[in-house]
Amino acid sequence: MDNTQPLSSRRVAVGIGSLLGGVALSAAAVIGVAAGVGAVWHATNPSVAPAAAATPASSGGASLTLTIKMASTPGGEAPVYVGSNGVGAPILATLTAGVPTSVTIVNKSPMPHTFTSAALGVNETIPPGPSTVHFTVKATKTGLVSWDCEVPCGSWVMSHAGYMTGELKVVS
Ligand SMILES: [Cu+2]
Repeated sequence: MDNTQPLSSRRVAVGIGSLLGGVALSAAAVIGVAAGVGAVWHATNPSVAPAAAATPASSGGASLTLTIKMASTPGGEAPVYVGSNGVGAPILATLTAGVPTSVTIVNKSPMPHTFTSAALGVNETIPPGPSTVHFTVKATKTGLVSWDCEVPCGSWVMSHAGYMTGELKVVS
């Protein structure tokens, strides 16, 4: 726990929003000065900041989509997490250290789940499907981090890496 510094999605959104707002205000101030209009008026004009804050904060990050679906497993038909490595892969997906990653989880199973990783500071509740959840993570250190689902959704899949538990790989 002490070697990671998870960043909540809220902090990412606020940080980027503030950044964009600051850029917009600076640009408005320059335009205002160039046009001979007081920069102070632009800085306090409420029409400037909200427009900038509404800009999607998607640039500069990465994205990852995970699916939860019913699948045939050695333990029988059960819900499983599926990432880019396919059904049953012990390493669900790969993240890049230091890069905010926008995660989308699409639940196609009829029961609820969680996506939980203490090392990443994530404990997201996934409603019964069909449902979709979005959140942002930022891993700060390379290596393997464990994740699991903490809703009792199947004893076999919950106890075998690659189904309802496993690892994520963090690369530089
Ligand atoms: Cu589950």
